[in-house]
Amino acid sequence: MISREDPALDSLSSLVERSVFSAPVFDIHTHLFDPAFGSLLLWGIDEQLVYHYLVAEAFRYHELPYDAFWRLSTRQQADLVWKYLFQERSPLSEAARGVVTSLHRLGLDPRERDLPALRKWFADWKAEDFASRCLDLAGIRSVCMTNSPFDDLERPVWERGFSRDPRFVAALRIDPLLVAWPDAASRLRDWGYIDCSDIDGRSMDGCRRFLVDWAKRIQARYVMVSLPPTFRYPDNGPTSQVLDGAVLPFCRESGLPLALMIGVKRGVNPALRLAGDGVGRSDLSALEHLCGAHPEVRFCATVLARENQHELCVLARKYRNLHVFGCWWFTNVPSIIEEMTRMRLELLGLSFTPQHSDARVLDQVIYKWEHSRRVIARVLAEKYRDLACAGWRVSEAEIQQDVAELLGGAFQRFLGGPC
Ligand code: RAT
Ligand code: ZN
Repeated sequence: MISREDPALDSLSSLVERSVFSAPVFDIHTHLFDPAFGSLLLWGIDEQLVYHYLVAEAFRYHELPYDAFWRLSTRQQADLVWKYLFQERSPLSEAARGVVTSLHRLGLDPRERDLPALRKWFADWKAEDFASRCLDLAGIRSVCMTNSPFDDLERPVWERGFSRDPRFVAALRIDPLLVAWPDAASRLRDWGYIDCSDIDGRSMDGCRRFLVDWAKRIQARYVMVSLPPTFRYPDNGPTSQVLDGAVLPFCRESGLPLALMIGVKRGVNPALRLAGDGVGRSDLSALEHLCGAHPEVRFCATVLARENQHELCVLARKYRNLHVFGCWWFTNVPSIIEEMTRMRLELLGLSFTPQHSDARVLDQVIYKWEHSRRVIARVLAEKYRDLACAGWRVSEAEIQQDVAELLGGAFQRFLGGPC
């Protein structure tokens, strides 16, 4: 038996830290694109600064009307965010600190507060080379995009076809089908999949054909949707009807998991645009019913409200067709990542995926993964220390194996294949 003061425990912590920092990660949910998508792949200092997490924070320090801000060019918006969050005060928030970490790891010094010089540095890069630089610095082996056929900028790229970068894998995003059926139906009508927007057997057949075609076209690894806290299942509303009529049968037949991100209140302050979404507590009995009624469908889930995290873990203990993942959006801050990761390890062992980056700008993978790895390493080391005190010592190889599970291995197995 080992005591808590044993010096061996210190070396255990550095071993864990080394393993967590050197393990390649599969980043299972981002908003990044294969470089072949051209300007849809965002990168560089201006895009970092106009990240909606930072825009929301910058608005707290000035009186500029929302509309006036949105009328500015990206560069002018970035100037303002820089001024309010990095020049006039210290960048203490998680998203602001993130810019500092990413710039530093790229070899730049944001403390100089020289935005023109930073812009000049970025201007010399080509997207493909910069993508490799960022993925290498973040230790990422594979990135999952968010791919929506309903997006008018993205769809034509898939329709034209392009040669895929194997590091960027696809996920089929279907929010309009489940949260805005009338709009989705009119698109499906335009594309020849359905004749009328009634949710009946015929239109659900068309909807399934649409899912089959797009999953194949993009080689989707899973199907995904973000849902509001008011999400209920089963009920008589269009969300349940389209789930039952098309999405769940498609997932069952194709074997693709359905990833649910639950708890976002869209447009709480619409004037803030993308930065205007909020959070609400969800009723997870919807997820319980989905998992229970459809044991042959695999579900992945993350929830936005801190208050829902414990019950999500308990649900995953009841249903092995449920995989818990990520610290999403407002929970992606060190204090909450720490408590969520600790709780998940305590309730689920290694059968979950602690984090995804949700990066929208390439450079962000550097900070998102560095910051998360630090917290994951800290919590994991604490758990191995507790285990050592209980009488179980782990070898370096065992630690590496556990870390590989957490950083993509468990998810990959849940998907049922290599990524
Ligand atoms: O985290 C974010 O950037 C959000 O705006 C959302 O995109 C969220 O992650 C989602 O995928 O719905
Ligand atoms: Zn996202």
